[in-house]
Amino acid sequence: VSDEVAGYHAHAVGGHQSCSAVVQEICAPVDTIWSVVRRFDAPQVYKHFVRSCDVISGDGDVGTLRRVRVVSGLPAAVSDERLEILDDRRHVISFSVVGGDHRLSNYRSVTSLHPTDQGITTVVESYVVDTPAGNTKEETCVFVDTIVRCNLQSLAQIAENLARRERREKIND
Ligand code: A8S
Repeated sequence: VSDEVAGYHAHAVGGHQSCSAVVQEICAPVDTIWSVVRRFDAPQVYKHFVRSCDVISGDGDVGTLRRVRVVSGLPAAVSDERLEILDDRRHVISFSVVGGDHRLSNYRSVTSLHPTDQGITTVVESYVVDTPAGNTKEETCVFVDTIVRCNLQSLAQIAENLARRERREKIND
């Protein structure tokens, strides 16, 4: 991971906050994964906890606001989120939570993609969030890591399927 991108993951973490990161290897080219991850308007494509998403304002650039509706069974229904970074050259996206009825106040994540050799890509997703009252930092990280890990595993499945399709299309050209 380059120093440049490491800088993106260097969160300022307050004493009342929790911070962690999840790493996922994906057997797909970086551009294939990026085409899924950069769609701030469509997180439901790979985040299974998202039931629907509406863009509230903005055109997909930094500052765009979305309202995410979460599937039932979770301790929340909606989350309002703002696009903070969209770097198509370095493959970095970041959003922050600005509202909602859940307990992850001031959540902010950074996701970056790192091509390695032979079409394999490493995905790093780090986050910082206020530790909810009544919870420890460890409990908070266990909860959030689980969600992030699910999202990245689902991303891997979708991107690897896309990559297989792209390889077949190339052969058939
Ligand atoms: C993401 C990451 C997270 C989403 C969390 C951590 C969330 O959408 C879910 C449950 C909650 O309690 C909080 O990249 C919230 O989306 C699945 C509604 C924010």
